[in-house]
Amino acid sequence: MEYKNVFFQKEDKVAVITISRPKALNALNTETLKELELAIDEIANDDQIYAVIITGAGKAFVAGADISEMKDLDAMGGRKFGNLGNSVFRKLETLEKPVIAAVNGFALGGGCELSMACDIRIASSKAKFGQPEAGLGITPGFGGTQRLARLVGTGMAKQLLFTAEIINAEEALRIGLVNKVVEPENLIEEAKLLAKKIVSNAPIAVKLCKTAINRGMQMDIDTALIYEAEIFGACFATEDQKSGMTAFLEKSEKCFKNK
Ligand code: DAK
Repeated sequence: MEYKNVFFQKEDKVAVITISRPKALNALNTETLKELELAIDEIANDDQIYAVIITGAGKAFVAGADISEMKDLDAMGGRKFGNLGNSVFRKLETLEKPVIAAVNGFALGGGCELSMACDIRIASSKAKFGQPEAGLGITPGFGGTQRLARLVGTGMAKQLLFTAEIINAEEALRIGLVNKVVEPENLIEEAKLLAKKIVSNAPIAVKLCKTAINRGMQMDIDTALIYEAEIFGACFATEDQKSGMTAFLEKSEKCFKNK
């Protein structure tokens, strides 16, 4: 399949995915979702990529699911579209590599949901977030009711969903929706710096941290701690654990091999 709306480049173990569909402010139609899925699959299968950044071209990150495509859907079509988005976003969320959303502009509806399927969100001071679906006669369909409530709590999630209010980056930071706000011209550089910090650590340990948090959050604390202990134990079967600890004790440069 040929990429038309999704571009990605690799640079020092980091893949940067850019969604670019200027005529609709990067809104996610079926074609774009399928391209995004393909890019995630390529990244999942590339041993040279240890972290991912997702951003948007122009003034939007993603202005939502494509309203012109959704407008005439029946219930069956709506479910099919929702299932596609959900499976792509879930693939991203469970990708065994850390994913940073570099939110450059409008992140509305499906765009806000896409950012929430990423592990970390950095926002430009120009970014805007919101779940405006109730104003369109629908509920969020790509995980918005679930991930937003888990990130910012049920009270704030309900307020944002019920009012369809659009918030700026500072407010998103205040409620815990984003990790950091930076000047627009520094956004990609900041995301790359963060990615660089991450990829300097042991890739297997980073991957396992992601899995432990994601899975553990679905468990009761006792089960989650048993799960954590299992994962902790598994690290001792890796070469990187031996070399990381040796480097510390010998005060030498660490060099991880993803083994
Ligand atoms: N879909 C399609 N086209 C869009 C779009 C979108 N989400 N957002 C913007 N565009 C298009 C505009 O129609 C316009 O096209 P032309 O008129 O030039 O042909 C072009 O992009 C530029 O937009 P504006 O002229 O409106 O630009 P402004 O700067 O004035 O305004 C804006 C920017 C982001 C405030 C505004 O465009 C806007 O409000 N956009 C819609 C934002 C929104 O409501 N997003 C949420 C979409 S709903 C489900 C699955 C998924 C979902 C729900 C259910 N299931 C099936 C279960 C998810 C739903 C959503 O994401």
